[in-house]
Amino acid sequence: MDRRSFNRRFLVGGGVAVASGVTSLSLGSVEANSTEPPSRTAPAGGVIRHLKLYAENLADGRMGYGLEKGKASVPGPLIEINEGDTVHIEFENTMDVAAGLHVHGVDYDIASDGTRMNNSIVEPGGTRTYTWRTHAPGRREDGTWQPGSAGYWHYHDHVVGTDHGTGGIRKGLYGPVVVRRKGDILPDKTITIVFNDMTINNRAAHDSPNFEATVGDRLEVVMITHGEFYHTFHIHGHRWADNRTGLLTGPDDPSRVIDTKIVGPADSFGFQVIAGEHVGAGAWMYHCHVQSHSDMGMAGLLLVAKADGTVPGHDPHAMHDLKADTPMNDKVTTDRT
Ligand SMILES: [Cu+2]
Repeated sequence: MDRRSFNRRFLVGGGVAVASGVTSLSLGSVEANSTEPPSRTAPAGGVIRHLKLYAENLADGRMGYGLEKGKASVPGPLIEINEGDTVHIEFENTMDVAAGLHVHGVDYDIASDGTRMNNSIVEPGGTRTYTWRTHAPGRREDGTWQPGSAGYWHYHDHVVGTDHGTGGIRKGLYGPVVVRRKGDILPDKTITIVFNDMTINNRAAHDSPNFEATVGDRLEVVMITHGEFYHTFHIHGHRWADNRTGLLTGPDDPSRVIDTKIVGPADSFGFQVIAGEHVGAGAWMYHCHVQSHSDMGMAGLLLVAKADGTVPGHDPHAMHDLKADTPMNDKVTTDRT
């Protein structure tokens, strides 16, 4: 798998999406007078971006969001925002049922709620612009502290099937949102894992997506849950901090370090790991740790390759229950270009 096609990054500016096809573009600011090669970090927000998003019927009855017509995917494209940015999303519903776009975590007026209760849905063939705003943390006038928008969030339909979008979510109308704070360390690549009912990313049982990385990659995982069940997300060989970023800020950071997390419908969280850190290359499993769920197929692989591209001990042809495949994730950033 060509790493470049793993994540197609779309840099959005002036209403025109440009497909760069490159995963490793520098996104952030680099301290000018630093002597060490610093981690790339998120810049300050404050820009206004425009993008198009389509809701489409996919083969086999699924539904998906996509940045281009005919390119919808499940999950939908990753939308990356920096705190302070505003994103105008021109949403077009190409399906034959009403749909919408509802987001968690960011700021929006009621007209961008994406629900029938306030007439912010989109009829078949229609278009509507949803506006998402974000803000940095700060002190309120009363002295209390207000959180910023940064976090691992998600968007989903709230219309198809029921007024809660139960049918749309079940069929795949959901996707990840990452809001970054100025100075947040940027990953080399981001993957999205969605436990939706008893599937991972709406894939059939025992056909869950596998993901690829190379030892030393700074890998970001966005984990979202939808549907009817509670699960325990677990990944082999890697751990993260149970806080906003998944990273410890220093030796005294009290965040608990974990390798499992109980998740329920509409939960979302994310974290970064250094692929293979202290453990090396290999076919590292990720799965739901509810035993009957993993037995029923809620398991996939994080294929961490050595620098030469090989994954020791991994024979894709020997895998009777885990099929090697890496889905393409579209991606939108709102960074300055
Ligand atoms: Cu489960």
